[in-house]
Amino acid sequence: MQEFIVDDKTAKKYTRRSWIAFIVFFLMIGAAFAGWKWLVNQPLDGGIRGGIQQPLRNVLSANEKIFSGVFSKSKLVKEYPKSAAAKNVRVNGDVGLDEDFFDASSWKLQIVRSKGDTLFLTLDDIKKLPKIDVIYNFKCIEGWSQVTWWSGVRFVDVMQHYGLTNEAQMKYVGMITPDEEYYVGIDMPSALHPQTILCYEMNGKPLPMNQGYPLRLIIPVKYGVKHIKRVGTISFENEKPKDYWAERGYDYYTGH
Ligand SMILES: Nc1nc2c(c(=O)[nH]1)N[C@H]1C(S)=C(S)[C@@H](COP(=O)(O)O)O[C@H]1N2
Ligand SMILES: [Mo]
Repeated sequence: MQEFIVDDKTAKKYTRRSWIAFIVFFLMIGAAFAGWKWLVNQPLDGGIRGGIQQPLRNVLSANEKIFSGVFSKSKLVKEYPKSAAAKNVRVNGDVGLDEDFFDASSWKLQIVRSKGDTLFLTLDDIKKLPKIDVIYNFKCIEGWSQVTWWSGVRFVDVMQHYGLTNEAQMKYVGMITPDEEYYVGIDMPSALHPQTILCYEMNGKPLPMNQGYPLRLIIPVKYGVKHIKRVGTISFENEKPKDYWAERGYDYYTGH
C-alpha cells in the first residue's frame, strides 16, 4: 500500500495556514457582527412602533423619493370650485380622433417600459388607482381659456404603482393616439407634476368621444396642445419625442 507521506516542514506549513484561515474567519465574523451592531444601534426613523433603522429606511425610501419629490418641488396651478367649471366645454382639434379607425371595446393603454416590454392597461385597471379632480383654467395658444373640470389618476401614481422607477429617470414622456396621428412630447418634471392626470371624466361623466374617450392627458402646467386626447401608447425617452405642434413651429415646451 502506498502511504501518503508528509514531511515535517510541509506539515508545519499546513498547520500555520490552517491557523491563519481560522483567525481570518473569526475576524470576518467579528466584522459582520460589528456591522450588525452598528446598524441596530442606528437611530430609528420614528415610524409607527418605533420604525426601522435609518440606513434601512434610506434604501427603502430611495425609490419612493423619486416620485414623492415631485410634490415638494412643484408649484401648483390655481384650482377652482366645481361650480366655476364650464358646462359647455369647448372642443378644439380632432387629429387622431377619427371614429372609423377606433375600436373602443378593444382599446388598451400601452405603456412601453424602457426594457422594451409593454404593459397593457384597461380603463378598469386605471380606475383602480386613486381618482382626483382637477378644476383649472385650460388655456389654448389660440388665445382662449376656460375653467374646466377633469377627473382621473395622477400620472405619477401610475408610474409608482407599476414600478416605473427607471422610466421616471428618463428625460421625456412620449404619448401618441392609437392611430398615431397626434402625438406629444412632455418633459419628465411636467409629466410627474401632481396635477398632471390621465383623465377619463369631464364634468363627472365619461369623456365624450371628441374630447378623447377613453383617456386623455390633462397637464395644467402646459398649454392645450400638450393635452393629447385619446392616448394609445406611452413611452419614455432621453431625446425629445416627436411632437405634432412642435413640428408645425410651436415651442416644444409650451408651458405657462
Ligand atoms: N388627439 C388630439 N388631441 C388634442 C388635439 C388634437 O387635435 N388631437 N388638439 C389639442 C389642442 S390644440 C387643444 S387646445 C386641446 C383641446 O381640448 P378640448 O377639445 O377638450 O377643448 O386638445 C389638444 N389635444
Ligand atoms: Mo390648442
